Amino acid sequence: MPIRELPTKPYTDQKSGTAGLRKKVAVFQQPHYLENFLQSIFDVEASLKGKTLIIGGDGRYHNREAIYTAIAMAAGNGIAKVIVGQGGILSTPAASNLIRVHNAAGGLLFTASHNPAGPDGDFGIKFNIAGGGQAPEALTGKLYEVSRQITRYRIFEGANVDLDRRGSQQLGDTLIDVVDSVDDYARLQQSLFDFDRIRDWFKRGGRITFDAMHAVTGPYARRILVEQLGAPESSVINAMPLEDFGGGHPDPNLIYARHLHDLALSPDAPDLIAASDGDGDRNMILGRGLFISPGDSLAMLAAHLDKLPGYKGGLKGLARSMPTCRAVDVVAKALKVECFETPTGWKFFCNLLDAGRLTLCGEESFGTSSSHTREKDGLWAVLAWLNVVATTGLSVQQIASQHWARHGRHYYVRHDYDELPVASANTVVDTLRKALPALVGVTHGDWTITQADEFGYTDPVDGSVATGQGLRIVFGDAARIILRLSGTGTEGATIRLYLERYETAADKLAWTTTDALAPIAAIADKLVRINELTGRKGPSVVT
Ligand code: VG1
Ligand code: CO
Repeated sequence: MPIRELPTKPYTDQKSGTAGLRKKVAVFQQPHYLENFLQSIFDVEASLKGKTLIIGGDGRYHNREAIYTAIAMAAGNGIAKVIVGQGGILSTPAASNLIRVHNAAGGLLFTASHNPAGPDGDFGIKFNIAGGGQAPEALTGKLYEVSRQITRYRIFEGANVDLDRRGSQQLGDTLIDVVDSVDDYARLQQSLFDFDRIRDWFKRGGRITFDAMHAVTGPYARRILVEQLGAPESSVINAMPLEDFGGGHPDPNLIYARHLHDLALSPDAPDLIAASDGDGDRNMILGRGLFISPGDSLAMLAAHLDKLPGYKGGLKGLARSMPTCRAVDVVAKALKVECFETPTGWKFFCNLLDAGRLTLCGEESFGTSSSHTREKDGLWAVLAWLNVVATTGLSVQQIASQHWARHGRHYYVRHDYDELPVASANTVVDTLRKALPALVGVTHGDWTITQADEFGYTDPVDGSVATGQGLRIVFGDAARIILRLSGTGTEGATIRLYLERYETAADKLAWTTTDALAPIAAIADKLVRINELTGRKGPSVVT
């Protein structure tokens, strides 16, 4: 019998963060480290037995090894069928979609998203549940508990699966189906957008540059933008997925994708410039001469979405994570639909999506998606923008200025302080937390603090509660300062400081973000004192 139960010893650090378990590659390479976490999943989710499981990853270093192990353990734990992307490749939204299309009981996604890859880089695993969403906190909490007591794991020994050959293979009683990584995902996008119209826009000279950053979206973007929509081959850059992402940092923002900002400002800029991250769930959008902040992108898509084929019936509801700017709230009010404020992390949108209360949602961290799947979806956002541009005949610039003229403008920026000593990051948060109660009513410049608290969330669908989700200082509708600790890093602690300012007067809509936010940054300096308490001179990332 090739299925064996092998002894193991628990690790104590298998605690999931904002989006799955993320650690240095070397941590995952410790004996049985991955096996322990996977066995915890099979033990806790007993309902996987006899069902279908989706497996894939973003192609980073260690992806294949992890996938061979996952397949052998799926066979060892009574999974009836494994569907795996060819070569072990699946973008995060494509995997979420496969779970839905095949009615699978769950999915194992090997990714550390935008974190750098390679032997010295990061690795990670997200466990997604039936329906396609990320495991909720109650479940990841149970996984952590079980992983700390694990004593054995089950595996099909000597499995020899060919990941590169499409079609079915048998591993004991388990059927392994290797599928094209793009097919189902491309079919889904085609069902949502007006491909004819976009094709026509390209024929009439419309131009896009999409940067896959040598990560997972290369094959997806090539198939859809070039093969199906007729964009020139040169429209997709850095399209070849590489194990180390070409040594880059596939985090599409104003620091790691600065070259795209420069391209947008150049005389020969294309109409739309976009990028996605390591695992294909983030998106960055720029037009000629202009960067669209993710919060603005969410609001502008919300305002135009009902013009696109997949959304003709209108929008059910909108949502954003707490630190995301409140531009979408303004649109929700205009459209007279519900608007939800959730904690950071896509998993918090999933119950609302399942309950049919949301059509579109997004996060300031370059994440946007709709009810078509249960993950944020980078290429979806790019196609949505392309479709809006092609349908309205407006440029990105015109869409933005019309939007701000009608709804006002939320200036927004995020400051990251990476790799701080944990104690010093905690001091910043604890100091502000203590100061919050005395802040309400205090005036700084033109702004008065109306609310100062720690964000907590009660899920409107299942009543589950999430506490400690970020500190917020609110100046009515006019401005906000938010502080929270990142839950995706693998070294030290990262502080994120979010600044927002809302203006509606016509002569205040065309400032630069830096100028508009300078007074808010000065208030934040006084109230949050990050530089003073950490000894840093400034943020490592401003985006
Ligand atoms: C970050 C972002 C959050 C996002 C998460 C996962 O989390 O802020 O909005 O959902 O990454 O995205 P944190 O805890 O580091 O702020 V991904 O593309 O890394 O899966
Ligand atoms: Co990602």
